[in-house]
Amino acid sequence: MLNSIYHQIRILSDQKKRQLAVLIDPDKVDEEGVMRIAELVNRYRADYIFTGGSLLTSDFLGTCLKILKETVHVPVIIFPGNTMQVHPEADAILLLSLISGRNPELLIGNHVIAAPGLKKSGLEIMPTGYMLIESGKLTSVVYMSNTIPIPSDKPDIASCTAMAGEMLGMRLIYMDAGSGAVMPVPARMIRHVRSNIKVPLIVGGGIRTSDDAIKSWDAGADIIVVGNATEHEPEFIGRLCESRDNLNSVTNREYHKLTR
Ligand code: 1GP
Repeated sequence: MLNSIYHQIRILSDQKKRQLAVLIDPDKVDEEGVMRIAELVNRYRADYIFTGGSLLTSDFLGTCLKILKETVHVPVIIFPGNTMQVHPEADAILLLSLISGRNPELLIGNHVIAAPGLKKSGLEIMPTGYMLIESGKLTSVVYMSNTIPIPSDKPDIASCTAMAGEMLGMRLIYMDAGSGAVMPVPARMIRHVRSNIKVPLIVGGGIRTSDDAIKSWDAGADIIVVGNATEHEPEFIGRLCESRDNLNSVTNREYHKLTR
């Protein structure tokens, strides 16, 4: 546990260090694209790579993970769209329970089916309360999950859902507007959820600019996840890391002032 990836996330989050996960959808990249992203992740020191998709139509996940494991210096974490995306080549997996929805398969059913494979895989398992937030258009994840997302102007529903997830033992809460969302998760909702839970908070979906990222981090996201925008322009990873580093250096200065 002490050397686990979760422990690392927890320590950084407790120190209020902002973190960046770059999401790779294996359906949307080729070998060259994965290597380009891996090189930028190493160069600018993004914190994690997430990989997975709501629906994978290619069999590129295994190759993608192999390339990543051979090239990146950061944890590679599966963000699975379904039970077929459990793969031993990664370091860890977000074991998602879709707590914003009322689809029993995504709350517990698929987990029962996947449990023996997960146990054998050797992956570090990170139980994650996964919450879909309304985002201005029907996203793949909302359609595929057959659930209704939490309305974006209802931070109290989001907070109660996150609190329930934490009380049930989820080690992470992930608020997702869905890949390619028109609107990212509103800062007001992130702030509300942050003030009601202690476990690390992941936020993603529709983050396209450094300003979007800063707003989410400032509102209390510990880890932001960016997929589409870095697929379209991999160099965006550099600007995101620069924003993260600027925010973290302010946090460091505040911390030193307080401890002096
Ligand atoms: C989606 O949170 C992720 O599940 C990332 O979304 O692709 O819109 O960055 P984007």
